[in-house]
Amino acid sequence: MKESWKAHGLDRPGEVFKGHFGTFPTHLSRAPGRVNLIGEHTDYNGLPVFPMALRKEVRILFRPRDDALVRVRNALAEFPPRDFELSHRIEPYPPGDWGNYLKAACQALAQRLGPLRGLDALVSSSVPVASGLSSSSALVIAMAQALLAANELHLPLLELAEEMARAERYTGTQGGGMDQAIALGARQGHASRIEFKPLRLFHTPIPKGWSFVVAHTLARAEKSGPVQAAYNERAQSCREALALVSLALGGRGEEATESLSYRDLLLRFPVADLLRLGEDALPPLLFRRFRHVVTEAARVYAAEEAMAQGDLFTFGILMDASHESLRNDYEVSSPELDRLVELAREGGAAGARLTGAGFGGCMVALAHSGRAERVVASLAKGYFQGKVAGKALDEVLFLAEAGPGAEVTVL
Ligand code: NG1
Repeated sequence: MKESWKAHGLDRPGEVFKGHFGTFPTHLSRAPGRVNLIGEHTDYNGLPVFPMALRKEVRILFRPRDDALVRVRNALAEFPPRDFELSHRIEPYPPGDWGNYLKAACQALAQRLGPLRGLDALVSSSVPVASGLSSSSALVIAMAQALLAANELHLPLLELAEEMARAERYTGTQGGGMDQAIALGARQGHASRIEFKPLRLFHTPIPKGWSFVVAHTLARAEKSGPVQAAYNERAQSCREALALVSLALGGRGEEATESLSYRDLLLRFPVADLLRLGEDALPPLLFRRFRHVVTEAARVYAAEEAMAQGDLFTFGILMDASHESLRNDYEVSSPELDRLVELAREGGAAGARLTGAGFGGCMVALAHSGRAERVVASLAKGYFQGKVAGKALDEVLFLAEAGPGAEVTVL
């Protein structure tokens, strides 16, 4: 079922648009947030991830303009109006400004497609901000799609996803390509394994009787802010670890090149061998980062298989293992995330883990549908009581339904 406009804080969105721009919108661009089920901090290492799109989404009501101006208003007052001119070189706002996600999409498309006409736009979102549910990429994708439609242009889905993954680095995060790919390529009722270089999506139906519960720590993991440095530092460590392991392989007489990728390593060696190799070649901290990355990639394939078999028990165990690895080896969990994971398991979840970059943000748990309400109750009582109530609780603690990918409609 489609979300109502109420979830976007807009009762009569067309009227609100008219209030800003003096005329009604002509199109609606929408792009979903996502919850990553397993495969964390693997995408920027060229290794697979396994997310699904949410029903929660970014919406952009828009109307093409005849000039190159982009005027954007947000339904939320905390995000002030942003106006700028389209060009192949758009000066960013200060770091952390929400308008940089708009500019990221616009600059990339202007560079690729030449002079473009602008648009007037009203943005709203039901994806919690800075929560690891990828509100930022949903905004980038919704904007890119709007600009393409305003210019009656089209890019193939996978090309657009790759272009926007590069584009989002304009904001300073050295992210992977998971979020843009799932926002565009998701299939309703399915989770998708995403492979990179080249980008591909493989869909698996989510078995009947499986429920995914998402809970927000209420701590914002602001990737345009302080978390950015920690995130980029992890990516840097992974590159260093890869270089050192490649070098060590050279020492063993294996053909070692600068260009070895994590995927090459996993194709060539069983995980156990890679871990032995890594332990010898790497200082302890880099080894732990390396261990997370290679074991997490293996868990993605195992989890996909478990889902295909309807094996909820195994999928849960893999989620638990992923969380332990993210907490101990990758060090991106937090006491709040650990608490949510613990409460979900106490409530009867088959498995639970942090989702997204970590450092705050959200947890996802898998439960048999018959037990999902108990999991939700355990979280509501143990974590949210006294912190949030009523409608606000639905926004931070909910059952995730696998929604479809992004689309533009003519109004
Ligand atoms: P979140 O935390 O949802 O923004 C980020 C990255 C992903 C991926 C995950 C960790 C961006 C836009 N997103 O997701 O590519 O690396 O962290 O698995 O950078």
